[in-house]
Amino acid sequence: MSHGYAWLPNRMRAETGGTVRTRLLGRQTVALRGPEAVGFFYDEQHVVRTSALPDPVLDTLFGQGAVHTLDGDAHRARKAMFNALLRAPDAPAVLAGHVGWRWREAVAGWGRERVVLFDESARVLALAVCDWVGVPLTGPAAAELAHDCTAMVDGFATPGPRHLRARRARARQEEALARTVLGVRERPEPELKSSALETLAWHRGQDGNPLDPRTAAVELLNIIRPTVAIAWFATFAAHAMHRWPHQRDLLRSESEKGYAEAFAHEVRRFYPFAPFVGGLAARDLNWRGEDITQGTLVLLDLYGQNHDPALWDHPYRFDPHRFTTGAETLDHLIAQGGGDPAGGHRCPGEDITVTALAVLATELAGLDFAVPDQDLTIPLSRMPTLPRSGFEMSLS
Ligand code: HEM
Ligand code: MYR
Repeated sequence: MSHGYAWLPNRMRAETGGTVRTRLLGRQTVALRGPEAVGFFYDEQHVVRTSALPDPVLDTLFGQGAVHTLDGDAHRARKAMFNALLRAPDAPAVLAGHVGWRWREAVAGWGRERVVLFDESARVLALAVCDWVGVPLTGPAAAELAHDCTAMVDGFATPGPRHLRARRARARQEEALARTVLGVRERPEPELKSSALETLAWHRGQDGNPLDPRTAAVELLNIIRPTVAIAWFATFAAHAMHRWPHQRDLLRSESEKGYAEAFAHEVRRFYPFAPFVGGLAARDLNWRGEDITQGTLVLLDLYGQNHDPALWDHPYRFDPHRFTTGAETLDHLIAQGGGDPAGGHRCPGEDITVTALAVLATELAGLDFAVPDQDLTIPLSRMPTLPRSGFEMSLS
């Protein structure tokens, strides 16, 4: 991961077979890309998740015992709960509604001083997701939670101080949320659960018992942290509007209905965030004539596929109109994983991400702001990356 986002795409260009063989984390590794590879990778008979993710990733980004690490019936039961919460028909709009009003509340408090958009949007998203999840949160606690969530994401791929910060952030938030879960369980179990917090606190796993409080906290964080992580995309959205000002005009114009969602999709495709996902070969496999022995780490190259010229016309051109035709298929854009979110491991928060990002992009486009001189370069060697300045802006 220390090679950054260009690592797999560069290796892929040098190969003829469309796969890359390498070693990662001491394991034989093969990386795949393309819509057919998505189908191959997400077939549980081919690739499993148990024991695939290394502790440095679990102790920072996802949490021990997270849904990301489960297979088979255990995964299906846990995933059904996430899907019921996150993919309920009204969930994206309701959560995005909170994002909208928390954003306007924040902007009203800005004055004329410079703000760092990444920090502001992370705090707004933390407040909004806590409104929605049912975790009470006051101003200073929101900044701390936002900071801890961004630290967990920032430190998952890099040894050193960023990694230590990420571990400490996770430990702190797991402990606090486990206490919150225990607090919910002190009250009688309601028949109808009124929030994600209650649903998780009373969720029964395969053995019929509620999750242990730490695992419930891990899974609560698997809703809260990635929602805060939409701040990466919000910052990239501002970068795109600054770099290509006509994008801002298009977002402002009413005639382009649905443009904000298309813009959100293009931000997710174009900018580097999740690099790849991985699992272990469940048995000896063959992919397009290549043997993959059992236990091999199989990676799906998300960033590479989102820039594959075989799938995208001029992949390094930022063009939301590629998403306004309605012709796009689910396994082309895989910024948040591929396959079917109902059964497989694809991110269940995709609609929430797109809806919330569309709201933030529209709000940003409607603001009159100045962008002072700053370093807006996005280093591909850093993982995860961001415009170096975090995007400083001030109301004009
Ligand atoms: C899984 C990316 C937002 C909840 C994933 C995966 C990726 C991803 C790459 C793994 C897919 C796989 O293992 O095959 C992102 C990105 C986001 C985002 C880049 C943008 C900020 C969200 C949001 C939520 C969420 C907003 C919840 C509100 C989850 C959960 C899983 C997941 C619970 C585990 C799914 C499973 O293992 O079955 N996401 N995600 N994500 N995401 Fe997201
Ligand atoms: C979140 O906080 O969940 C949203 C950000 C997700 C970044 C996803 C990065 C995936 C890294 C997988 C590493 C696999 C190593 C084998």
